[in-house]
Amino acid sequence: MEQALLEILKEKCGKDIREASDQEIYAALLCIVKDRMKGMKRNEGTKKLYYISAEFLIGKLLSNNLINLGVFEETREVLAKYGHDLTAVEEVELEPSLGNGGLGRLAACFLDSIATLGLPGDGVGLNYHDGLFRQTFVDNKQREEANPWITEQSWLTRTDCHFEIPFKDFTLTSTMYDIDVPGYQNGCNKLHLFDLDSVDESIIHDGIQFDKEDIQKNLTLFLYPDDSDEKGQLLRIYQQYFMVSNAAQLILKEAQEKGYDLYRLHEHVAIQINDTHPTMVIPELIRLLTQEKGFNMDTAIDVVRKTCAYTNHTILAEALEKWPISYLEKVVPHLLPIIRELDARVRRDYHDEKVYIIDKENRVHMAHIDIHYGYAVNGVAALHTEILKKSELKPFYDIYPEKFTNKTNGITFRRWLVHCNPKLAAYIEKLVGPEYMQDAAVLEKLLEYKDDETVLKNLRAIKKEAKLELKKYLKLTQNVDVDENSVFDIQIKRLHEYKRQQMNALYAIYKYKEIKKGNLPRRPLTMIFGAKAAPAYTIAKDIIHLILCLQQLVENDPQVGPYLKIVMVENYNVTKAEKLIPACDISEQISLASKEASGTGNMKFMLNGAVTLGTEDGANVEIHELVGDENIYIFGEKSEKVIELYDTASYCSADIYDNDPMIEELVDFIISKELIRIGDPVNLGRLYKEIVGKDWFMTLLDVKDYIKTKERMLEDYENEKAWEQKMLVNIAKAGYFSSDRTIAEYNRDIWHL
Ligand code: 26Q
Repeated sequence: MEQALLEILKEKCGKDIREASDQEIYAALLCIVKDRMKGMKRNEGTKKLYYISAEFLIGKLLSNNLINLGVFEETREVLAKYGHDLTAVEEVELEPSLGNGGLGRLAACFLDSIATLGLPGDGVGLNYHDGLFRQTFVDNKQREEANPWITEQSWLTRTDCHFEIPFKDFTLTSTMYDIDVPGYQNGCNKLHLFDLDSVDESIIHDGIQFDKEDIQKNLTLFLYPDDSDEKGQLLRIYQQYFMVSNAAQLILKEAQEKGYDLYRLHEHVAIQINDTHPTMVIPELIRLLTQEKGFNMDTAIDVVRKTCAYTNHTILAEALEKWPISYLEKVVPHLLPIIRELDARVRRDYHDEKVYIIDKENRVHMAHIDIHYGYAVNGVAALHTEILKKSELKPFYDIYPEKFTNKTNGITFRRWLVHCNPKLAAYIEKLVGPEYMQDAAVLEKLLEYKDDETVLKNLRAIKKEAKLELKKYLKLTQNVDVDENSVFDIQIKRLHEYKRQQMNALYAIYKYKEIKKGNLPRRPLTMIFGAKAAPAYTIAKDIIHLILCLQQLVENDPQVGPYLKIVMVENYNVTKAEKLIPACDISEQISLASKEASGTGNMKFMLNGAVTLGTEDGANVEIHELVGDENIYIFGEKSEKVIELYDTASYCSADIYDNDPMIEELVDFIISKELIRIGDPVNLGRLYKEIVGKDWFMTLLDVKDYIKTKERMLEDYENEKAWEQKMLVNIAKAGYFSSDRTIAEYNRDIWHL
């Protein structure tokens, strides 16, 4: 590494490494790493996976690639020898924001694990030029800005692979870009991101506005452009079809290049459909096979059905895609005869409207295509899969019980431990040996140290250092001061009512009032939030407004400030998650039971020694089972009860509000003179009305138990040894949540690579 770095800097910049800037060192490292990856062996086999996803939230790649190539430490040392800091060099890299949250980050963790397990599997997605918007706060409100990330120096490699993509009124020519995905001490796969040469960033104005009808210029500009109107929805259909037609053509091209018989495609290819966004790959493949490869319809359907598998990530009705036929007619009319044929076959075989593809209102249910015309369906955590089988997808489970399996999500330990928390990783390695990197179950050996005072103290010391690092980072990036001796309580995830950031805000109000009354906490509390709200999601933005107003209120109150700090991190993204997670004491996982399919932040926090405060939802249930009652704080109503409340329409937030003076006091504070003085009465008033009048995600149902449990947790934090033991148990039991385990299961039960 040293030699290569010195040479390239001399050659490209004519500079001695000592004089080189961080920018120049970054460019040199990028060049060296890309070159090494070019020379790596490709994972090969007789069957290959294509993981199609509208999102790949890959994060910065420099350190991750250095780790997987096994040269991270060496590089850090070489840089240090010449007076440079790898962390500073990393700052130069822009984060590709090609995802919203969990689903996109999961796809990225999966790519890492697929390559690490040596499996042949490529990702296929879109090369959004601006990805998800960049969030700023102005007047305590979210503002969205364009977020370009593609620069001269990037991990993308333009290829000479192009496809013709037919739309109703025109045909577009795509260009494929590749990003190498090196496995940890194993071969390499690729992430293929499709793009259009004609896309034009200059059409963006006033934040993230642009002409939604100019498809040639806007197709890959943004991830999920605002789809609150018809034009936005049509653009989503353009994007989705562009993605899957490219994928389908690539798959057939590669299969034919390898000389495979297309009638046996399923023996050589598995296609994983990540949520319903890539569903049109099914009719598109059928179209290509019948119209260009001489298949008859029966055979084409049969081969495609044996090739495609579908992952469901949500039970929220509004996220289950249903496209009006009239919209599909406008964009991809050539798919409609096939979709109608698929629907006709379902109607011939089954007489239950609930499983039809096209409903009475002429909408196409994308998930229904996946379930009928794929060979596997999976949920992403045990509870989630059970809910799919028992309620959401019950009519389908009754027809195809053999298709349904659970694949509990996981995270890559390379990024979420080794990279983001190198001190903890080094200490774990010292205690249990380096094998845990390849076999995460080895982490359980940590349990042998549960009563070892030195180990426990060292874990605490490592946590303290991470808190100090975060303190420095927050000072530098947002000019806020946090106290490293306070409890760090963190909720970071997309802003959504079901995730209930508003319940955490009600806790902040509770604490504020307690302190005002003179009930001072033994130790200060730092409440950290990070969340982006979808640009058209009004109530989500109102919740951000409330949190920012509370932040200001507490900050400016000399009576409260020393005991309570609220920090809303601006532009929460993967890079920020990597700084926040190692420093966390309390991991907030407080979704309404049944609504969070899995969660993956919960796993990242646990692995880094935080203790979960959560409901029995998603993968929290499995965390609870693994660590036991002692080492997690569970509160709130269970999913069965919540589902019953929905089924019987018997939840009424106004009743709770009217009958509980404490709850009334907390909720009323949202429109108190203290807050209205700081904030916008329109936003705060609307949120207040929503909670009292509707509260669709039942915040008031659980808020009291939440407050009580959080108070108990803060008390327990003071019992040093017991808390350290909880940290240790959480780390030790996190092995199950390695995405290497998840991918091994996908391969064993679904892909058979
Ligand atoms: C759908 C229709 C129209 C517009 C947008 C969408 C849309 C966009 C994004 C629907 C869903 C998403 C993203 C969903 C997501 O991130 N789900 C999360 O997936 C994680 C990985 O499985 C889980 O851990 C989380 O529980 C789940 O919320």
